Amino acid sequence: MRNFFRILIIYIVAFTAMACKNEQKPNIIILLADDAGYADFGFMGCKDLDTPRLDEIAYDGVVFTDAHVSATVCAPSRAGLLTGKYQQRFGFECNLPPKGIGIDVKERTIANQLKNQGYNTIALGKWHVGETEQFHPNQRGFDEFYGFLGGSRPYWFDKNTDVDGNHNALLHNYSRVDFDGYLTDVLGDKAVEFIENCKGPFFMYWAPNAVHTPMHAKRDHLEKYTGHKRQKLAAMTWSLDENIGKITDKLKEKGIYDNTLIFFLSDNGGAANNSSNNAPLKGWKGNKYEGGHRVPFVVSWPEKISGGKNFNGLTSVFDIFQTSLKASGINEDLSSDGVNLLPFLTNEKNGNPHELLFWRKDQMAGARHNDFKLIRLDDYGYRMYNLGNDLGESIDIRENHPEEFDFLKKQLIEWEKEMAEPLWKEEHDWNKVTYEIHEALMENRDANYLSPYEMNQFIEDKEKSTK
Ligand SMILES: [Ca+2]
Repeated sequence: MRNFFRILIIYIVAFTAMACKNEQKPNIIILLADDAGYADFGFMGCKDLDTPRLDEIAYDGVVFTDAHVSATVCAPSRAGLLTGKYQQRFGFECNLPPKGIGIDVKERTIANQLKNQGYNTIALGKWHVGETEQFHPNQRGFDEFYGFLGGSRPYWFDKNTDVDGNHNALLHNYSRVDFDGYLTDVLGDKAVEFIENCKGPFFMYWAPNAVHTPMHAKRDHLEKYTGHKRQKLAAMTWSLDENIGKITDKLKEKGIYDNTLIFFLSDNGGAANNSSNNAPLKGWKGNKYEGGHRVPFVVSWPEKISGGKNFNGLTSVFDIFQTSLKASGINEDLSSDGVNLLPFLTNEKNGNPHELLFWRKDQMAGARHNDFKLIRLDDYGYRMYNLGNDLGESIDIRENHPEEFDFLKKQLIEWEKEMAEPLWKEEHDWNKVTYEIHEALMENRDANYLSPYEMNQFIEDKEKSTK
């Protein structure tokens, strides 16, 4: 009899331990690359860049083939990700917010929400959604910040950048810090240190500037890729991957990898100036073609989601917000344009999480409905494509599908009525360049220039030739 009770108690203790373990909130990590190409990861089919550690996460999780960020440049894309809603709702439409502007302080970020749920929160790396104090990560739900407030910086300590008051200086919370070594490594080490010391569930926003310009890479990694056509990008991508590997190693060492919900994505499409590859997509960072906003996107949570598969439904960056909050145990509906992806990943639901998605920055806009994609350039006109059989967006099908064309145009206008006026506009020269790029892509020709410098050269050459 005594043995019976002893066994019973062992069972009760074991069962309670299991139940507690199952009830533990998942840790949540967003791994956000910067300006990385759609096709530049092993799990996306890349053959000439190596990303073995990201490929492991992809293998343990689900690879999304039709996932989109909400803007094709850094700052508004991050504003959409962090708030889980169209950033145009609060006027954050353009890039490079001027001093004194950031994500509207009335908005609750994903970090605010998760902190309310008892999460320890940390942001590491590039911020770029407001530099003045009220927009600082520590004011937007992050207990800890280790990174820089601006949009790009050298990958090494830099005596011109790393000075008090420079928006790209490296900070720990509000204080400027010196650092040794390569920034992607430094951010990886800080992530590992945080995971090592963290008690309780955590939310980590790991946003290194890799692989954004300047194209700074470590010497030994450049040597590894001697003779490579994209040597610097290959080396920078290797560093990015290596540091993501350090993070997953630490999670596994602590026995918390299986109960960690990991998202990996790029903040926008591969850029024209870092030799990234968005094939088979048309376009790149900054424009409304798929190469601008369809991004590599992985979700992994081994305890809840069976991995090793692709998901082809239409997905938005806003879904990170909604999925994370549901995973953290929030049941009520929150103000968000996102969808909880978990039912789609556990086969409770099928199809597209989103029926419609929209994009707009100043004079350029896009809309998506099922396979149909509309692009509008103000004072120029429209194009419409069927991504189902023309992923490269080369054949304009407006005339063949007049009803769908009218529907998408109207949907875009209706959506715009819900949005605010942009709080600021971008520098005029860049806007002219982006306009020319859109015209060229819409006409299936090469753009005459890709930067303000090239534009001025082009105009000068033209004037010379007409004299
Ligand atoms: Ca970017």
